[in-house]
Amino acid sequence: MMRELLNIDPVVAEALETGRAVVALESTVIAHGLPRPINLETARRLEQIVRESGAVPATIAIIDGKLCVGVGDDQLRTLAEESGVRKISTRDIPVAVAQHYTGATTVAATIWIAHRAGIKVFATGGIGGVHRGSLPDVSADLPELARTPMIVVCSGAKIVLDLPATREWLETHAVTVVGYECDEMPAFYSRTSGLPVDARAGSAREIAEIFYAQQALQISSALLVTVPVPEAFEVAAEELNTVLDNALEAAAQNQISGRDLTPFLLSRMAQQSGGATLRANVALLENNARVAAEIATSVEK
Ligand code: PSU
Ligand code: MN
Repeated sequence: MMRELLNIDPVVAEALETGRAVVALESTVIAHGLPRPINLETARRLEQIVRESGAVPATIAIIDGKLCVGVGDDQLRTLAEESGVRKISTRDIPVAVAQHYTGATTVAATIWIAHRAGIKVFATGGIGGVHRGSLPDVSADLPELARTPMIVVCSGAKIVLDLPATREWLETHAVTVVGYECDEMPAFYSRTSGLPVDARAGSAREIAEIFYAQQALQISSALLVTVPVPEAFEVAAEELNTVLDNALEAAAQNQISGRDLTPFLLSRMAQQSGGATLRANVALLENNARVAAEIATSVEK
């Protein structure tokens, strides 16, 4: 039943059937997280990196109401270049299907679809989390991580969020956080946050072993693997704090909230930092795609 609703690309379907490594990629970062033309270049580059690392990429999106697991270059271009592309979180999936939307999927919607397609590994830049401020705006990425048994590779939660609150949320909901060659949860543009991971892993093999244990125990939450941004692209904390404060203030002044908040903050910070946050974002996305592919090839079928 579920399978019939999924539009799995033939190359991805064959990889899944023959037990080859597959890495799911999200599309909100393409449509709403990065500016043009870097977004399309990055989307293509991430797929390329996954292939070069021995796995099959499956970029996930909703095209004309179809849940696509793996999209072609024309569809990537649509997602990157057209203005009517929606941002689809889990709650939006049924509406998107019924009303034939074309939309980009967030981390939450992407892992919801990827898991049902049988994919075990997913890569992104930063997950959503608990936003700062008094209104309890909590990304749907968090509850979806709590109920989706996949390996999720990221560079922590976006710095625009309340990181200690996000860390606590993951702990409460039993999402295991493993640092890939790091002892602290990275903070997206920064390699450190002062917040601990639950375990450190030094290789893809070690991560695969924790995942096997999790599967044997039938634990239904995600295994969150955090990978720090490559050192050369890290944005210094002082610079970051200035541009972040500025972005948060601008969001409040312009009354930006809900699904528009994350894209607004990211683009504002890129402008204010002279592109430094953007370069870091692309570098960590590329690095995470590579690490995810290595993990995917280590996970036995
Ligand atoms: N990571 C990035 N750029 C992004 C996002 C993550 O490097 O644009 C997106 C992801 O798709 C994530 C979403 O799921 O932001 C979270 O949005 P919200 O806070 O509205 O749930
Ligand atoms: Mn939100």
